[in-house]
Amino acid sequence: MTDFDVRYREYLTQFEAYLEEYVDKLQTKPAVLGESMRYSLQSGGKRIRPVLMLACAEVLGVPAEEVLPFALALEMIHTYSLVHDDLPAMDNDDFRRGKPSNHKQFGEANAILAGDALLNEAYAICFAQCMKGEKYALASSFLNECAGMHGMIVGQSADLYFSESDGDVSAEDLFYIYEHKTGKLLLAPVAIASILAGNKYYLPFESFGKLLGRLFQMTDDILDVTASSETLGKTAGKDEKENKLTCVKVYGLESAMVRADMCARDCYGVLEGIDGDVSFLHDLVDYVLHRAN
Ligand code: GRG
Repeated sequence: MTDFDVRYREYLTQFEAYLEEYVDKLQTKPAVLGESMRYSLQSGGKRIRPVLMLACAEVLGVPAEEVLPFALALEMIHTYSLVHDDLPAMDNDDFRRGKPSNHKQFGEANAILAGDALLNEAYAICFAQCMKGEKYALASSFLNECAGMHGMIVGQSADLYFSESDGDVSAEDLFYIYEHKTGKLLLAPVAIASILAGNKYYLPFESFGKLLGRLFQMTDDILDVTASSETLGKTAGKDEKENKLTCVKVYGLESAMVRADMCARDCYGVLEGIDGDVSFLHDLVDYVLHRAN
């Protein structure tokens, strides 16, 4: 196991223990709502967003306990977005993380409600944090901006819009989708760690979060073409069938791979401007660039 694997596992274990505490208390009447929330929360995602937040917090000297509630809220928002994204009216996928997607397991209506509840619970966690003082309120508000109407949701809306249009595709439109649909929830963990550190290194952290989000969606587009459904844990090859605006569509596969490599180099460049031990963040860029799923 590499140093990176060991540290990833440490952050993951820390987050899983915190999530477990929350999930243990998750009870609803009827029970099916809690069960469907739990099903998607604990179905084996990579947890890259919470891991990233914990890692950035460590670089900035913020104790893990300070960021864990935000990491949980963020992962709940990410999970809701996947539950809704898999619905027939959205990306229509029967599989997620190698298992039946939430609506396949619990039915469409229950999946919609599970997503709604995850989103609302995430903000309940943030409201409790807001009471602690200004920087916690700012962090909560930042998460809301990233996830909301001008963040991930408008990104999903743009993704839908361009997949339904037959017009010319442009890199500008592609990067608009990237920045919002995927980028905002990868910027959130990095920026929130900095906000909780009193905005320490805010600008380089913000640039890093934005670039990492771009890289993450680039590799997602590439994997849709190059990986099997089995490895991805979801249906591969859907982007072309659904006329999605991806970097493979705009640049072709080979050039998209070169551009992903260049984007990773830009991430390393930004990290060079940050004092402190950024080796894990450096390796995380590498992991995102070379990930298998
Ligand atoms: C409000 C009806 C309604 C739907 C919301 C906003 C939304 C639907 C969907 C968000 C868009 C979305 C799913 C973006 C994809 C981002 C992405 C690449 C997700 C995969 O993230 P990973 O690889 O997943 O981190 P794991 O499984 O590891 O957690």
